[in-house]
Amino acid sequence: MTDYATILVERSGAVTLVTLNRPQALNALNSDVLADLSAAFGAYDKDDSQRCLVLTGAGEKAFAAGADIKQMADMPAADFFLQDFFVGWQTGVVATRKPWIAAVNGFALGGGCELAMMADFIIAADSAKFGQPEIKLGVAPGMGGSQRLTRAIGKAKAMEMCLTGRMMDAGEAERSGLVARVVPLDSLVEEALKTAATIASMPPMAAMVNKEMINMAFETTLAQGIVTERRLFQILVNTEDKAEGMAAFIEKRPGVWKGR
Ligand code: CO8
Repeated sequence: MTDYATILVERSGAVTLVTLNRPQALNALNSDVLADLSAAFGAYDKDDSQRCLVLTGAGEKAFAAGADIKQMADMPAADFFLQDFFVGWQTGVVATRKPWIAAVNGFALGGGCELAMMADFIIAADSAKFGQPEIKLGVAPGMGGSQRLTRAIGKAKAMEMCLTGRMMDAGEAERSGLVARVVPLDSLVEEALKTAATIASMPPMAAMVNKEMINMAFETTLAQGIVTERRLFQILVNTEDKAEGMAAFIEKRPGVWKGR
C-alpha cells in the first residue's frame, strides 16, 4: 500500500478508509493534501476489490478547517488564474465514479465544507460544524461551495451562511438536508464504515449507476434527466449482476456479484 505524507489510507474488506492527517493545522487542505487525495481516490476508483470509501479527519476537532490559508496568503493573484487554482479538486476527487462518504468529525469550514459536499453524502458527528467563512478573509468559496451548498440547503440559508460566515451545527445541517445522518462522535467512523460496508455489498455497477443518476439531477432538466435515467437503467438490465440479483431473489439466497 502506498504511503502518503498528509493522509492515512486503510483497507478493510471492500472498504477504504482515508483520514486527512494534519491535525496540528486542523487538517487544512494544501497542495500536498490535494495530490495525496487525488492519488488515493484514483487508486480506489481503479481497484476492483474496493467498493466504497469513507473520508474523515484525524483528531476530534476538525474534518478540515478549510483550504490552507497560510499557503495562499502570499500567492500572487495571477497565479490563481494561471494555475486554474482549485481545479484539481474537480478532476482528482469529484471525478471519482465509485461511491464515497464524508464522515465529518468536527469543523468543516470553507474548503473543508466544500470537500465534504463533494462526497456522495455526509454522515456527521453531533459535534460537527459547517460553514463557508471565506467572506471574512475577503474572498468567497472556490471549490464549489456556492453551488453545492445552495443546491443542498437552498438559497436563503446558503446566502445567509456565505454572507455572514456563520456556522451551522450538525442538527441544523441534518434538518436542512446538508447531511444524511447525525451520530455520536465516538461512533462516527464505525457508523460510516458500516454504511460503507452495506454499499460495498451491493452490485458495484449498479452502485456506480445509481450515483451517476442522482448526480445527473443537479446537471440537467427533469425531462433530460429522466431520459438519462431510463438509458442507464437499460444498460444495467444487460449486466450479469442483474441476472444474478433476480435469480438470487427468486431462489431466496444472497446474490454473488461479478461487477459486470
Ligand atoms: N489554514 C491554515 N491553517 C489553519 C486553518 C486554515 N484554514 N485553520 C486552522 N489552522 C491552523 C491555525 O493557524 C492553528 O495553527 P498554529 O497553531 O500554528 O497557529 C491551528 O490550525 C489550530 O487552529 P486555532 O488555534 O485557530 O484553533 P481554534 O480552536 O482557536 O479555532 C477555528 C478553530 C475556528 C476552526 C479556527 O482555526 C479558524 O477560524 N480557522 C479558519 C477557518 C476558515 O476561515 N476556513 C476557511 C478557509 S478559506 C478557504 O477554505 C478557501 C479560500 C482561501 C483564500 C485565501 C486567501 C488568498
